[in-house]
Amino acid sequence: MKLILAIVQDKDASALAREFVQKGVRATKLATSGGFLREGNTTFIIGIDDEKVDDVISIIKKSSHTREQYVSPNMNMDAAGTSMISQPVKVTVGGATVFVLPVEAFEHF
Ligand code: 2BA
Repeated sequence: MKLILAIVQDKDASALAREFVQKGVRATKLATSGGFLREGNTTFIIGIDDEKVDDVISIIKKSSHTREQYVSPNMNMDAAGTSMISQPVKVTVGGATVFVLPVEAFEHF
């Protein structure tokens, strides 16, 4: 068995959750936020048999879209204490960030 952690954008989360239900994939949805943008995203926890890992990754891939976002870096001070306003920086977010971990034990009561 494997544990899949999939971080997706909030905009893709509902469709992905629906897809999991339709395909019989059991998942837990967590409201999370990214350390860089500090905006909400969604993390799915999925416990799944080894042979189904690729299918689940395909489902995630199909539902997760790449989007461009602009980040305004904080106003910086140079050594002389003069403030400098930086230009917004473009970042490409997603589709999804996926980790696959081994599961040592699984109990369900
Ligand atoms: P955030 O940390 O908010 O990052 C959002 C996007 O900002 C990233 O998209 C990437 O394009 C950019 N970014 C992140 N850190 C950066 C940095 N130090 N310098 C420049 N640009 C940076 P994604 O790579 O698609 O990541 C989307 C979200 O997935 C991340 O949100 C974070 O919540 C999660 N994530 C990505 N890589 C991760 C990792 N290695 N471990 C844990 N979570 C991760």
